[in-house]
Amino acid sequence: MTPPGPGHEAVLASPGAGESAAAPGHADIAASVLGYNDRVAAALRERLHAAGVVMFNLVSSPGSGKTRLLEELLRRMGPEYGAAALVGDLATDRDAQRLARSGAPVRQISTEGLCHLEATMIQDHLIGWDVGECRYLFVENVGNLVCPASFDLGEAARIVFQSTTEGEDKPLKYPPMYSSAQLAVITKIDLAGAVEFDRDACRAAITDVSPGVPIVETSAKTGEGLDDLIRRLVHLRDHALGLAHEHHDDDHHRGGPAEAADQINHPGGPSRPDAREVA
Ligand SMILES: Nc1nc2c(ncn2[C@@H]2O[C@H](COP(=O)(O)OP(=O)(O)OP(=O)(O)O)[C@@H](O)[C@H]2O)c(=O)[nH]1
Ligand SMILES: [Mg+2]
Repeated sequence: MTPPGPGHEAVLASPGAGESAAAPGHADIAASVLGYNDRVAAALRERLHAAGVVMFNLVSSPGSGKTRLLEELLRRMGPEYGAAALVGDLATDRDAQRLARSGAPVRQISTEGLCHLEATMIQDHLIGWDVGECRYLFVENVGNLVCPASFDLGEAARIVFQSTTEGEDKPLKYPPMYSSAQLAVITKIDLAGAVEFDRDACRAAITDVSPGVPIVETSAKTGEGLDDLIRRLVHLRDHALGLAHEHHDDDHHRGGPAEAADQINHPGGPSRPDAREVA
């Protein structure tokens, strides 16, 4: 594992007396913070993949339907697929309470005012968490189309959500979020007629910013598109783990689910059979 870098406190610490001439500017500080985050994220991704777990980072503006869709996904995928979720919000555990009703392992991350999740928050919340036979770890990011685009969490894929009720041009106005995603989901498709949503215009806007990105249309209310979405998640997992043309039971070669849970819960712990691979 990459050695831990300085904490944010250290990176952001004020320079001592006489250091002002060499003090880092805002751009330097931002680069340091992002560089540290990227290192933590890369190490986390490696550890998760070695354990047969893939993480999906769900991003969107507030209210586009991340939690509602995740409720359906957790319910449908459940223990059979090994689905679990972390959900980030500025305050309250309301989303975690909604998601926990699915029966899947769920944990809330409170950012206490921060507008995005960071890799260390994911890392910290995985420690000591009994995720059972987890293979698909969903992370619902803070509803925000700007800041979360800059922070790699260690995900295998970023999934951007856009609802029919938000209009068609969000991708053009917030390009980094869409261009950094591996999958785009148009939610609340059941409301398309009521809000005169222009499907083709929205798809063209997404494709304009992110050529070739797969687009799925879903309704958490009617269930439309959910089977297609799950198929794509399975494909993304297989691709991330290099299993694209192999049987799923190949996971045994990477450590079964029980071992996966152990590796996630005890990073660097002595009980892992192959510490070098996951540490
Ligand atoms: N008709 C319809 N309503 C939906 C659908 N998905 C979500 N909603 C509604 O949209 C509202 C917002 O949904 P949430 O799932 O809370 O949105 P979110 O993206 O998690 O919001 P934040 O966590 O605040 O970013 C709720 O009232 C949902 O019931 C859908 O597919 N169809
Ligand atoms: Mg939510």
